[in-house]
Amino acid sequence: MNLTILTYPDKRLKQVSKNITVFNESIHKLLDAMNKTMLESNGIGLAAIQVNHPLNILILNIPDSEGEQHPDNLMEIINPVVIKKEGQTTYQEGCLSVPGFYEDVERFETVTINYQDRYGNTKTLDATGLLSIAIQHEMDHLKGNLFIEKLSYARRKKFEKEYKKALKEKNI
Ligand code: Y12
Ligand code: CO
Repeated sequence: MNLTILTYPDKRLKQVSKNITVFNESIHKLLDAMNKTMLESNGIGLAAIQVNHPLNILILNIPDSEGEQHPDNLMEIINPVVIKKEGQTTYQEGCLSVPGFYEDVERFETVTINYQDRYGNTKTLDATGLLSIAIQHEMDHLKGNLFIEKLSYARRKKFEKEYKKALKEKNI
């Protein structure tokens, strides 16, 4: 399965994703193809909607302290629901659907989620640090939101100007 990453301002990124009810081979194939696409694009997180599948699926592979990603650290998160959120943190985020742009975004410091794995088993995860930030970033995609929508009015204006200029230079 070949996947293409949708990039802003593609309107398909605004779709609200739907829950998975059947955990079959086609979902496993999608998860495997998402992982390949994410790693080939130097990403650490990817939501299914970013590859034009409006389904409540996200994957993460958080690098270790040396910046290396290991296959064992791949997380496949299906139908996530936040059941607890605490604190406040700020991190300079980037997104494969908004290439070349990074900006500080405020998030909850820790989140607890319920989710399902690729076989439909229900799990609970307490997330802190980069994992917590990445989960919140990817869960926003599932609702059709991008991190740029969390910027202040002034920063968003600056982004739109810079991004349009970059698209023009790349002839997109
Ligand atoms: C913290 C904040 C945000 C996340 C969401 C996951 N974000 C990514 O994986 C972003 C990756 C990314 C990769 C890019 O490509 C290269 O660096 C080669 C990129 O492209 C450019 O900057 C040109 C943009 C974003 C998780 C944790
Ligand atoms: Co993103």
